[in-house]
Amino acid sequence: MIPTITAFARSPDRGKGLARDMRVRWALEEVGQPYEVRLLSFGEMKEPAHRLLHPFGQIPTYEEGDLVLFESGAIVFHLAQHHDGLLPAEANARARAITWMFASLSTVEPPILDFATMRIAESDKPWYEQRMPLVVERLRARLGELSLRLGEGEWLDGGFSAGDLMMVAVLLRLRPSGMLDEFPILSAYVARGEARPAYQRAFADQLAVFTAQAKPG
Ligand code: GTB
Repeated sequence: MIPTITAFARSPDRGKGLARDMRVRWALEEVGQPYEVRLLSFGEMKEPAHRLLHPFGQIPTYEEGDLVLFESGAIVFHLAQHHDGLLPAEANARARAITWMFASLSTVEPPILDFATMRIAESDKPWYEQRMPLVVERLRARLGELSLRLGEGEWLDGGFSAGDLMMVAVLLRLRPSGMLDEFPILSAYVARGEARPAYQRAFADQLAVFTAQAKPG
């Protein structure tokens, strides 16, 4: 059965691959699962038909027969559980890879989102100048900790796993700010993720949505 995911019809990042359908596309490519994409406008995301799939009116969603999932982490986890290639077979290694998936979403993504939201949506607020240094400090501390753990390792725990896929996808959100450049170990880690053929295919597919729109006529 070919699953269907949802993604933005109008890419707000102009095809930079920062929206969360990218991590799902990447996982699908890693496991070699063909898929279809339903593109949604902002209006369509908020309509009852889509809210039946996603209670918060967002992308991505994942439909596979009777199964409907939302939350990018849950979708990637589902794919990793049902296909080879994203989670190690050995029980403890598998549990550690899943731990890194949770860490990416629960521990690393929140300070990144706080920072990204401040930069994009709150720079005109009267408290911006006061709050931003605190947000940056918290983010630098978290990235420093992650960098320290990764050290000279290629991936977070042995071979590439869904934990790395999620972590790289989360870190990529920092790219427009230049903040990643302050952490060479993390920059190199993200570059290794981006160099994977599955990432490249996923990136090209989401970019094609934007380039098709950008064509004159
Ligand atoms: N926790 C959910 C998950 O992981 O799936 C979060 C889903 C989510 O935030 N979806 C966003 C969305 O649908 C798209 S990814 N937003 C519309 C809405 O809430 O109304 C977030 C995103 C959006 C745009 C960029 N960008 O342009 O750079 C990057 C990331």
